[in-house]
Amino acid sequence: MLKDGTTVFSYGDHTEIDGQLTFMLPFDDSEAPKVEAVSVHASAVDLSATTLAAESAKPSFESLDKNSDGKVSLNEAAENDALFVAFKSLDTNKDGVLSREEFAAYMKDKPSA
Ligand SMILES: [Ca+2]
Ligand SMILES: [Ca+2]
Repeated sequence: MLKDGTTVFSYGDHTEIDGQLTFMLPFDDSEAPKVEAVSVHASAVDLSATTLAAESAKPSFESLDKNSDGKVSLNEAAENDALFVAFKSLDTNKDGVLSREEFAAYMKDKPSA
């Protein structure tokens, strides 16, 4: 995704050489599109936004709380990689589960792209 809001689809990963990012881009819509390497300056590309956009949408508290006890346990959080990683820091009262309030902090900390 570029900083001007343009979303660019590329084939495979980009490569970065001396601050230039090279993407493989299809140039027509045929079944075998011609693919060209396109280089743009790294500053033109918002990689953090690209990464965020690639993440799946944030789950709702309700969808994670499988047993509807009003808390998201570590097992329930394991459904979502990003949440699982953040679980310990989100569990501010260290009771091993995320309350709705603790989960709200997660939604706030990670703005959607
Ligand atoms: Ca639960
Ligand atoms: Ca907690």
